[in-house]
Amino acid sequence: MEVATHMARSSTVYWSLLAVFSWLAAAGAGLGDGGRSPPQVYVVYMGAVPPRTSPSLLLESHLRLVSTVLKRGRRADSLVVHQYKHGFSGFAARLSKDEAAALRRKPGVVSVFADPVYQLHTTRSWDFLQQTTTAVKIDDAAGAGPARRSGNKKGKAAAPANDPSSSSPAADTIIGLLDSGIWPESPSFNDAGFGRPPSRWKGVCMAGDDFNSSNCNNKLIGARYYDLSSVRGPAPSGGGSPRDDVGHGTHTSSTAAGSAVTGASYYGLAPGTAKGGSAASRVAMYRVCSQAGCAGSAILAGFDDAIADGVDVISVSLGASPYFRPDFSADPIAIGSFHAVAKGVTVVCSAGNSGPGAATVVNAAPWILTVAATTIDRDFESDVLLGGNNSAVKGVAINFSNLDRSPKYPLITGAAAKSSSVSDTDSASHCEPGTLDSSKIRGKIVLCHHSQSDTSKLVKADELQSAGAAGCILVMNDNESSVATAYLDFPVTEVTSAAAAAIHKYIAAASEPVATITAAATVTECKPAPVVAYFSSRGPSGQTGNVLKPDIAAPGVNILASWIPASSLPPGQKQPSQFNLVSGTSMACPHVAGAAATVKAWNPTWSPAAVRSAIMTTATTLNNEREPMTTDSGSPATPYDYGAGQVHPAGALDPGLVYDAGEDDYLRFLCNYGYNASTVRLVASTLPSGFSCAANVSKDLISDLNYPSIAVTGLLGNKSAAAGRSRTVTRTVTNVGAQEAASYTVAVSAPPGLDVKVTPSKLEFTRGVKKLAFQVSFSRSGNDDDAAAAKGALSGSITWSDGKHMVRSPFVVTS
Ligand SMILES: *[C@@H]1O[C@H](CO)[C@@H](O)[C@H](O)[C@H]1NC(C)=O
Ligand SMILES: *[C@@H]1O[C@H](CO)[C@@H](O)[C@H](O)[C@H]1NC(C)=O
Ligand SMILES: *[C@@H]1O[C@H](CO)[C@@H](O)[C@H](O)[C@H]1NC(C)=O
Ligand SMILES: *[C@@H]1O[C@H](CO)[C@@H](O)[C@H](O)[C@H]1NC(C)=O
Ligand SMILES: *[C@@H]1O[C@H](CO)[C@@H](O)[C@H](O)[C@H]1NC(C)=O
Ligand SMILES: *[C@@H]1O[C@H](CO)[C@@H](O)[C@H](O)[C@H]1NC(C)=O
Ligand SMILES: CC(=O)N[C@H]1CO[C@H](CO)[C@@H](O)[C@@H]1O
Repeated sequence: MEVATHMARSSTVYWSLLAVFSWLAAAGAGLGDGGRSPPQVYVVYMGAVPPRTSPSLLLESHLRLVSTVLKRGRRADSLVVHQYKHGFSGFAARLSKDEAAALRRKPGVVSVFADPVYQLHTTRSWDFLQQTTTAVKIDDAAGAGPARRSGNKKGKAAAPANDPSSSSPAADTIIGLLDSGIWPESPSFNDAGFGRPPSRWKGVCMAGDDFNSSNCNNKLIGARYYDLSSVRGPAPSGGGSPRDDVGHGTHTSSTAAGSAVTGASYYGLAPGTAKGGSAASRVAMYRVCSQAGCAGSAILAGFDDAIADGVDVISVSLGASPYFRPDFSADPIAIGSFHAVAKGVTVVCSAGNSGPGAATVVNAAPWILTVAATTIDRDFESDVLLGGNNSAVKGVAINFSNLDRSPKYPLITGAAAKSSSVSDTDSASHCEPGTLDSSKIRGKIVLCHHSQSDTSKLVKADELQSAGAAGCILVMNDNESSVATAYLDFPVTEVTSAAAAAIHKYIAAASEPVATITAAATVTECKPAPVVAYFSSRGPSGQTGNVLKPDIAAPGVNILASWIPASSLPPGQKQPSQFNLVSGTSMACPHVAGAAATVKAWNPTWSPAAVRSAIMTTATTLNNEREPMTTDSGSPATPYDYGAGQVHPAGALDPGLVYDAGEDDYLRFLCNYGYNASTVRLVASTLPSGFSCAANVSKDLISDLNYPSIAVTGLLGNKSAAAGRSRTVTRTVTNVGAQEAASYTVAVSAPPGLDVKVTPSKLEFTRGVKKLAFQVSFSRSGNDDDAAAAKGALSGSITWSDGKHMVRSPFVVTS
């Protein structure tokens, strides 16, 4: 994964540069005006829509505002690319740097920023761009779909949550996705059994290239697309479509809400029924990405429309690079999701694929539900059979090779096949392009190390294939062994360093070493699973350590879901697969969006915070061996890896208690974060009269946000500074269980070195008392030097229980 993420990074730079160059070329050809700097798209964000403002007045006021900064002869209406008018106010326009700076000083403007390009959160996006034929996949039905409703509240029948009929409450929920578009012919979007969309639905099915209103139905109820010129240079006149030409949006949509499709597989691999997390929900696609990336100005337009159209949940599997960390006021995802949540729409985002390094999580605003990725209990085994005694060495890959099953292909290491013109044996042993002598590898299987290589696996495979090699064995970094790569028409498998040692031993002992690579087979019930995926981005959040991120984990490795038809096929295949196997936090996010839609369906009045709380407090931290979950490398997983743990959709339907929060709480967060009252007033849609930031704002008080997890900073690290210090945070829980009279007691799991006290330790709910507050105080205990404290983070959990529900909140205490 290390390699893949490096690649993803360089691709971001490459594509953004490309966009700039093509745009400069266009500007030189006459688009530029008299301004000193050439115009580019800037986003002008103006906070909430002022009360009692008609849309037409708002649009007019935007144009008037632009006009005030334009040079004579430039017309505002020809420069404005998007106007935001439903969920929030603002616009995107082609402006010079000076014009943008002038707008920044205007009253009513919260922020002005150059349109950023964000990336889809698949691990293989770079390989994709290089090899446009291989693509991504959707969702795993078996692993994650919500099962049956556990309780039987309000006398409703316990219907299967996925029942695709209008009698299921989930038929009234709509999941909107901001993504690369959708392939409407995919069987996942079949609307058999679905009635008309809910009456509150106000969306549209936009016609575009190869897409018209007939492509929507009662499952795919809406599709829009946006100007993506910031990503790929000025758009050609016309053009654009909701139709997916990447695969990613088709995959995430079918993972969130795809109808059940029996007999799904990827060319026979991972066979079964493919079904979205909330198969009864409706889908609306907002296309904000192309192959080259996602335009921030389009992301905002997607949020603005999704809010007005009436979606219940927005799923966003994309984000900024962790190295570009925009302020909340300059991050289209933070802005759009703030206003969506203020209007009651739950927003679920991927955490990013920049792990396993610390502080790599993105999409970490406290109103977002942020999702990490884990493995499922399924693998694709493609073994190496060695000559001599015919012993098998386990490998992992999705192979489409046509090698004979008997080990008859000569086996050679990259080092032994080094070209005489190359002096660096290490590069040859890694089979870096240009380092091997093709006459030494023709017809042979080549053993290549890959643990310290920045070259894409697919690039290496291509190079060996064109040199006439028979196959390739890649020795991987052991920490990333769980992500299977599809090698379409060349036999490749990936092995661990221990397996490689056995192969090396055999080569050394045999006079004429031979081997073969077997066809991939699907292996299920692998243990342990889940584990946190190597690539999954980790906490703490770089923006505030006083909110724990990520929030939750869900399956994101080798996920099977719908895809666009590939243009090239594996050997022996006549039809492109309608499904694909893909990995990334992109794939984890729609699993949780599906779970959120199901929770919302059964509890239509719940706020986004309540929905998130139900999902987080019912998560599991155990794997399928009933042991605490680990990361890919075997180390114990911490809340910085998986938040509250692995999503448990059925449990989330009956959480017992929820930690609720609303716009007021997020406004107080913004005050504590450092925004002044005038900015907060612009952002707020409804303000308690006389709202102003408290006099005692501080980052420490962010820990008091009524969140389902707890993060406290400033207690560890420098012993003499932290010694004797303690911190107390407040939380309020709301009883949402079937029983109005309920008695909950607390259990604390605290690590050595930390004292954690909860007061009161018992909460009594009655008919009249639905909400109760409690306090958690943290202090260093003893003067022990335990390793975790030295590393800077201590974690544990508090759990409220009434004997039936377990309401668990993780906490992390840091320096
Ligand atoms: C949409 O396109 C299809 C295929 O091109 C065509 O058969 C159909 O009539 C079109 N529908 C509308 C409403 O334009
Ligand atoms: C077969 O050969 C491999 C590699 O040389 C060796 O590790 C293994 O122990 C052998 N197995 C048997 C059963 O002889
Ligand atoms: C694998 O993970 C372990 C534990 O996190 C770490 O110590 C080791 O350096 C990692 N190995 C590589 C090659 O990244
Ligand atoms: C509030 O903050 C904004 C942005 O930092 C700044 O432009 C503005 O002048 C501040 N307003 C007040 C009243 O301090
Ligand atoms: C901060 O001020 C508010 C009122 O402005 C008060 O309710 C609260 O207790 C204060 N918090 C602290 C930690 O002093
Ligand atoms: C630890 O904190 C104390 C008190 O704030 C300060 O005097 C000391 O320099 C700090 N030590 C280190 C190593 O930062
Ligand atoms: C899963 C899969 O498609 N495996 C293929 C691996 O290669 C062999 C030989 O071509 C095929 O028979 C398998 O179907």
